[in-house]
Amino acid sequence: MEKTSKDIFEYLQEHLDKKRFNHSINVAEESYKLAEKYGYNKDKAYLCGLLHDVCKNETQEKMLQMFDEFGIILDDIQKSQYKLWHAVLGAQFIQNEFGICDKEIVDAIRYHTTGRPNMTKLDKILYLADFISADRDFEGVDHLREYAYVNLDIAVFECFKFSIEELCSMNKPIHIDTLNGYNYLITK
Ligand code: DGI
Ligand code: FE
Ligand code: FE
Repeated sequence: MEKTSKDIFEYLQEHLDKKRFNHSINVAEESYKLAEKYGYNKDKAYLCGLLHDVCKNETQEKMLQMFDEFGIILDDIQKSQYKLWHAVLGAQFIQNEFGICDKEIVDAIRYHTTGRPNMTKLDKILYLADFISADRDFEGVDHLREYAYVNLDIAVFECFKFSIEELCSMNKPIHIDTLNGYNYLITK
């Protein structure tokens, strides 16, 4: 049975801290606006934004237990980078726990942290909304906010560049989906 939005709201309120809950609402609202701008189903984009970080506040121990339960196998980079876990887990969680199996929603959540090559419109909307949501205040975010309402692909490309530069500067491994996403757009 698919959960109603009221149930989802209540679940998120209970399982996310205040800051993460507020971020989720902001991403939902930004996704709605981007959907409006780029001719996508606004309610679907809102729901996707609302749910995208559903597993973010679980402990690492609990997340590992859920991977086991769901039969999810992580690749080596994912294993070593716990910040990537909540996206993979969230995509499975909404199917098992909320009965939300819409492939576009599931994939957008699955790839919202890394991006990927050949992203769907909803992938791009969620990826950007998460980057530019009202609670983000990093240097350069205003520039990305402008791009987001000019051209989806250019905006996503700028976010890839930003992410890769940031990760390099912190000596962190870059997931292959992020690199492939970047390469896909630069050669397109
Ligand atoms: O969940 P949010 O904080 O709202 O945002 P997010 O899902 O985009 O997660 C951002 C974090 O994920 C940030 O700390 C950087 C990290 N991240 C994103 N792509 C990669 C990555 N970390 C590594 N090591 N490699 C990646 O390719
Ligand atoms: Fe996230
Ligand atoms: Fe997020």
